[in-house]
Amino acid sequence: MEKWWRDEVIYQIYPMSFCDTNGDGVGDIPGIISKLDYLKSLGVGVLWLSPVYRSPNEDNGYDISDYLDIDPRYGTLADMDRLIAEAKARGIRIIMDLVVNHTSSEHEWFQKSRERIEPYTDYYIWRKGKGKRKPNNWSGFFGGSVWEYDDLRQEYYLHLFAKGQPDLNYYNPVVIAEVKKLMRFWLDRGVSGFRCDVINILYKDSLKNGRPLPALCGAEHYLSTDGTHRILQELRRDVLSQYDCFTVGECVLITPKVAKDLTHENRGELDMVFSFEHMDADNILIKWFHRRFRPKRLYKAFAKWQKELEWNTIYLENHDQPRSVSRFGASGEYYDRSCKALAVLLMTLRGTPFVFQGEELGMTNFDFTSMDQIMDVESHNVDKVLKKMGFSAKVRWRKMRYASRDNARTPMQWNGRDGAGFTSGTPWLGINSNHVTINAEDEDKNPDSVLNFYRRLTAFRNESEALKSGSFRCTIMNNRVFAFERRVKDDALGIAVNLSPKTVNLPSVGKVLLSNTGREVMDCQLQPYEAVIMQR
Ligand code: TEU
Ligand code: CA
Repeated sequence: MEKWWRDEVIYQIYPMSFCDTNGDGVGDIPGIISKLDYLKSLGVGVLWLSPVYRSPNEDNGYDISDYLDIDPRYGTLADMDRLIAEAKARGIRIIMDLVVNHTSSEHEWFQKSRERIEPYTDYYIWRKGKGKRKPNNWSGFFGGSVWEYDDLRQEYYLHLFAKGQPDLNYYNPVVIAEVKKLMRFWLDRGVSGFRCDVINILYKDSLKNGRPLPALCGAEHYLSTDGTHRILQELRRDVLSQYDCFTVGECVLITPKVAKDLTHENRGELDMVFSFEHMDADNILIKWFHRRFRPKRLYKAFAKWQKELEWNTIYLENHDQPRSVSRFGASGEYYDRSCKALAVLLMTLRGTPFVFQGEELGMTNFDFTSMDQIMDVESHNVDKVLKKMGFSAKVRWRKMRYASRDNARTPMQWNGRDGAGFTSGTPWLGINSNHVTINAEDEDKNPDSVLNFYRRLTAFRNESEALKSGSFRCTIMNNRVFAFERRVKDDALGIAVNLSPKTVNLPSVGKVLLSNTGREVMDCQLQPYEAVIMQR
């Protein structure tokens, strides 16, 4: 089948924060429909929707209580059908988030499993403790133990994420059958694939104690196990291969070697993966331990994956990461340029680019002042763990400011007025006060805005075979500059990006095709935060 998704720019929508049409402060599907023309003008070909299924919302929809229905806050199944059709009419495809490592604890399956009602008894991972002790020493992604005691069933259940997200039991073939069923349900309605949430941890090899040291104790027992490979092959064989669709797997703690296996054509598992190495350019091991950003760390991670993997996903932001300009870019004088330089990087590396809502506007980290403005379950859990470890309130807040997931989740900034054009009511999460200057309406009118630069870039990419499918070769990588070539036969482009506030020399230049400074002729220097695409 044709790999059309390689050519497309993909746009991630976080529905809660995208556009609210009924004034309840929460984004909805009619809101997404109302912005399809905007998305079309951005040149994107696929929309990835973070979960819109029924959910009690402990983890903003990543805790699903009914996979076959739309949460009423977002609308109805009919709204979803209309979204798929309206998008299609504009040449835009929709992919959904497939969250099947766990369900919500309010899912009927879990409620029946607690009571040992068949066939649900073994849908989840239940264990007796050892006396008063938990079944093992694993720690979860959101901090603390992965075991929770259930009084009704009188056993512990495993949850790698929040308490309200019990892990499904992939030793049970009926669970796999359920997953196939729900995948078909959405594919039959016309979605074009799935972004697969933490898909490389489905199958737990054993429940033995983990090695105590690493941040995620126990991970060696469930990361990219043979069982997971087998399940992915089965889902491809029995479901995905029968549709014109693709999958992109979010794969935690993944190496290029494992990514190669997961995406290898002959193995038939996933089409693409999200890897995380470049997200560590400003932290040590985990995001809560921040270190100063050095451009070279980012360049190196990208170059490594470009070299190792035949095809990558390229992203700088998503709903779990702070805003890229606040991490890798600049504030003040070079803010605007640095947003655009990051955009060049995103659109010119070899792979499928993913833009996260608001990234195209240059949205920044939030400007909250206290913990009660933060809604994210991970932030609150981690704050508690850090407190127990003895970190002061001041240090903890600094960490939240820098790394909380709510940084990326503040409402989309459509205009500079009250409610930012996102809502006429009270938004579920605070709106960044900088919406008075950073917003779609004003940027639309300004030819030099970040938004209009994104439009030029996606248009450029959509027309350029070298950018869409060309080979990658790194030509310069140092503390400031990353330069590389993209080539198909004689069509070769040279890209040079400077993510530093210093002017640097460039050994060779070509005709400028696009630049973030407006310069049309290059001398042998790259200005602070300058990024150019040149003919080679
Ligand atoms: O994220 C998985 C994941 O690895 C994150 O929990 C990550 O460790 C953390 O967000 C970094 O801050 C996926 C979803 O993207 C996330 O929103 C969900 O909370 C999580 O799975 C559970 O479904
Ligand atoms: Ca709403």
